[in-house]
Amino acid sequence: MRIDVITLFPEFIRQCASVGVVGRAQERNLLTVESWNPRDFATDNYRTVDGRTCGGGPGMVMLIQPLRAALAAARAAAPSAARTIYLSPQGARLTQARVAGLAREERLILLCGRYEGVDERLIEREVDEELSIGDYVLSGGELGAAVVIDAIGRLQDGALNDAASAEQDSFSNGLLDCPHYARPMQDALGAVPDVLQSGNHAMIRRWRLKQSLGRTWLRRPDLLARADLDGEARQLLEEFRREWLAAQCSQRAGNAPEP
Ligand code: 4HQ
Repeated sequence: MRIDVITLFPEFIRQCASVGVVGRAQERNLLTVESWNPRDFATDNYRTVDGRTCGGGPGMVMLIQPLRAALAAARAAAPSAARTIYLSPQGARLTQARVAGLAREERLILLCGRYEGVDERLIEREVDEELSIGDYVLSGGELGAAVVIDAIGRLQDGALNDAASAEQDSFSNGLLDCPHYARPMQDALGAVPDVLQSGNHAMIRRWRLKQSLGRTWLRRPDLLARADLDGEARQLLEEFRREWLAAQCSQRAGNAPEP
């Protein structure tokens, strides 16, 4: 997959995409990330990329011309058509389902705005999709683009050393992840749950699913409402709820949990 990023801070994107799993995906030629600076496409002596907002008021807007030229150069740099995404709080929320869809594209262009954003006419004419990484305001789209690159990059075939790890991620099944532990089994901070020491893989799988369901119920009931649970999952969630409520009651009654 190839991702072209239109940004006033190409060095930031390069750095982000050069480390960890995504950096390794680039080294393995599973992913190519290229950056294009609109400033290099400005035509005046000052290399101007922004202008005052029409209608007055504070702030600057990114100009159409340097962005269009940068987009054209990025599109011409590879043969296949590229879906163009603009990062902004006005976009649809990025979810793991959207990430998985985008990861299957051959090419993407990510457009990063600074200041008040980019001229709306450019969004209407040149952008296919507007995406937001969350309901907060950043100083530019670069962190959003880095998030998209990271989430997509790690899903490229061969990027993760263990392919099973992507399937077990949080959200891949619409639920939060279960807790994880490593040795030592006994530590000053506590013991690893017995079931994980049992070697009984069927029981371990059920425990993990139950924890995923329980944590999603406690922390993200919105996710649970959308999840389509089978009979086993419903039963495990019911068990978790019953045990959790019983533990709450005994705590309220002032009974310390059993040692
Ligand atoms: N911005 N998700 C404003 C964001 C943002 C977000 C990017 C700030 C665009 C013009 N991007 N600029 N939230 O806050 O993606």
